[in-house]
Amino acid sequence: MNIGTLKRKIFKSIKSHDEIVIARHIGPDPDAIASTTALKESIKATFKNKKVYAIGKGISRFKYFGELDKVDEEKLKNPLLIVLDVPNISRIDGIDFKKYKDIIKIDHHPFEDKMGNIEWIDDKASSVCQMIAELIFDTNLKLPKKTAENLFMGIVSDSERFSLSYTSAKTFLLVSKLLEYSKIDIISLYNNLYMRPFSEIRFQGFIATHLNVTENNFAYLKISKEDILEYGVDISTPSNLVNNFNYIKEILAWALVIYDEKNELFKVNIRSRGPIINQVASKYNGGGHPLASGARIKNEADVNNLFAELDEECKKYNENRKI
Ligand SMILES: [Mn+2]
Repeated sequence: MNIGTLKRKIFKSIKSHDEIVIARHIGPDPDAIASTTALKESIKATFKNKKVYAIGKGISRFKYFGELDKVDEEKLKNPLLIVLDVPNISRIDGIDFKKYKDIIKIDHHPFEDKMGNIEWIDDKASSVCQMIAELIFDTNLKLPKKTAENLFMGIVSDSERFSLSYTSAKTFLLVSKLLEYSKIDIISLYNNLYMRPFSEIRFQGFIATHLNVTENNFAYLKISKEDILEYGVDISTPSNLVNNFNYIKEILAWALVIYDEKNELFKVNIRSRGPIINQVASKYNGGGHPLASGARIKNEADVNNLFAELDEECKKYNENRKI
């Protein structure tokens, strides 16, 4: 379907529903939370009488994106479900997927599960927030200030401050429009995104000191509960720091592992600046983008197998470069 037609169809579907539930992936990042809350505020500003719920488990660190909602799915009448930033049904947070008939998916991950009749997949977009900005500028959806702020933060965060490969002319064009139309204060938004306690930087030093680097340029570290306690950080800290190990000469791909006692599994964050990693991650209950993936693994032997496969990907990548 033509992309303009698709965006008009999305707008029409939003217009024709009185109750709208917006969902995203488990373990949300700024793009996931910002896109849901941004779209919610936009729809509410455009259509005053609609009930719109941005749902999924809240994260205290991301409070500045706005309140998340609870919804009693039993009481909804013919609701529209909009799924953002997640390609597979099993990773959608906080809804009973079977309860919805009208479903829209807007996502920038490679396609996995078909969810509904309207699917807008752009795996060349820097972020879902970029796609929501495009949707708003190309339809009659309104742009309240909170929406513009959240979209800006989601784009900045998912593109690693415009440094990752899917940062495009379109990204800059849409960001330019967001600034022009909404007069947002970007310095205060950067404060939200990047202010951190000194303990986090000390912990980053710990990771840098202990990271194992193979001869194939794969780097990995298993982080223990004791390490976390010693530095006074929490178990989500490794995933906040993983992007900081980009652009290191000796490292092509890298993985940080932390054991999540509550859910009894190893959470693995993987990044790459060359070798494709999401296909390997998908074999270990994970997935994501070609150069940014994650996995949730039950037993430690599989963590080691994952490392071995990632190391192999780095080796192949090096061999191909030499030819
Ligand atoms: Mn995203």
